[in-house]
Amino acid sequence: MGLFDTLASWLGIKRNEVNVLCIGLDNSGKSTMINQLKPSSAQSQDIAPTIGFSVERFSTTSLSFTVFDMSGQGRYRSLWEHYYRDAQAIIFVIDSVDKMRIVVAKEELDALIIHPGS
Ligand SMILES: Nc1nc2c(ncn2[C@@H]2O[C@H](COP(=O)(O)OP(=O)(O)OP(=O)(O)O)[C@@H](O)[C@H]2O)c(=O)[nH]1
Ligand SMILES: [Mg+2]
Repeated sequence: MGLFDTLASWLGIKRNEVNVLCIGLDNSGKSTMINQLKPSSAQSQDIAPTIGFSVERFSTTSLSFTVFDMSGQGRYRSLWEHYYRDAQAIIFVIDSVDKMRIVVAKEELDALIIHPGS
């Protein structure tokens, strides 16, 4: 962070930007979890399966979060890797009740861990 950014941050002029990537198998609860982080007035009552991805923004006094809520459907999983490099944090959601697909979740998590961009 440069001097101007440091001063601006101290003075509260500029919030630090944080990109968060949320991934995991379809139906694992990613969008539901992100919806719970929103103020109650902004929360959706119905969560539909995500197509491609959606973007949500949250702010605290010092941080601005941009959350990339990715679809977990097989046809969209190849999109995930394009967001690894610019993410300051990655949340990998696992539905522990979905025993049938826990192996698939492990394969995707392993692929994330060994990916050079993550
Ligand atoms: N019982 C229970 N159901 C949940 C929970 N979290 C999510 N669900 C339900 O699981 C279903 C899928 O949730 P989503 O949040 O759409 O899952 P997702 O991971 O975003 O799925 P994709 O967008 O398809 O990748 C919805 O019907 C939710 O109501 C939970 O903690 N408990
Ligand atoms: Mg979703």
